[in-house]
Amino acid sequence: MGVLLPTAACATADRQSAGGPIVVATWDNREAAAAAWAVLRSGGYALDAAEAAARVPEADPEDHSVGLGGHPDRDGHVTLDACVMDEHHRCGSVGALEGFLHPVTVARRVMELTPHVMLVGEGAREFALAQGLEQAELLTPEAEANWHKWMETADYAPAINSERRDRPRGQADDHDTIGVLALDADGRLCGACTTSGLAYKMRGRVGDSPILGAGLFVDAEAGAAVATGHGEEVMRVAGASAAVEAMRYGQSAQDAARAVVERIGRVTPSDPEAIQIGVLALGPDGTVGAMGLQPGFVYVVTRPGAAPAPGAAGVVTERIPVEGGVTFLIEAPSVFS
Ligand code: SD4
Repeated sequence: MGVLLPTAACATADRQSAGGPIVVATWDNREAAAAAWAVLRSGGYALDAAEAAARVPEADPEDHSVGLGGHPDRDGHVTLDACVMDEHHRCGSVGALEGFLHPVTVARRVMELTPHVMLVGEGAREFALAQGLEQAELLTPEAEANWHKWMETADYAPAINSERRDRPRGQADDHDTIGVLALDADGRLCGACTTSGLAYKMRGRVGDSPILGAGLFVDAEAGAAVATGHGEEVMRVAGASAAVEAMRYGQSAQDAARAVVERIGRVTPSDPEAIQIGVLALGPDGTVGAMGLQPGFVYVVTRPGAAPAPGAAGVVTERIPVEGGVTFLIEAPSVFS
């Protein structure tokens, strides 16, 4: 990680930009936030932090929405989507990548080593292979067993809008896709997003997560945003870009996140109560905003000091001390609550 771009060498732990260092991540990705924080608190580069965070759930077989252990498509293939974006609008992305442990790192290599922004499918796989990146059998026995169970009753219908109806939708155990935004001590704002996408999707389906402007968008002056949940709905409104542009024209991170989620609720051709969307935004000044379509969208914020991130929206459900800072687990407000 981080070998191909200069990082902030010799930074001191107590040096801080106006708003950073700070890292925010979708869902209860506290271990991922800790990995990012380890980079940020030693003065490291925000993109290294975001990549380090994304690699944690990618390698976690218990996380069924990302990387190893991710639920497969309806034909049994685990296909991965990921992207990165830095403070200079440089970006890289992979879609429908199979057989590699760290799609976020493949995406970063696409950004750094190719003239392109996005590689998909077999081409992405060949590129990752040529880069000598780590391969893995991504379908774990547990995920395979879940897929077989799904096949018994699902009639091969793609899982869009068919989340279990016997419990509230949009809870953290339905989703773990990580979108992570980091602002470092030098004020550099970067992000990453990685997922195995919707469980039991159609083969070839790519969601919002690797689409710059949908699942992730970063603009050093305006702010950054990530989205999670039903990617089709996020793509419909270019969700992350919409949030960043709202911030550019003066809205707070919180108002921007709310505006995007409300708009999705208005325009979706689906039943808005049958889907979950979460949008998480970070201003260049370190202000945080978040909104869920349904109750249940949680996110983590790690920053120095003992107070919640300035402007953090929602109810703090847990404070977790970390070296040189504190992680807050926060439940975002919801359009429907
Ligand atoms: C997708 N947005 O592929 C992703 C799924 C997700 O938590 O965020 N799950 O549509």
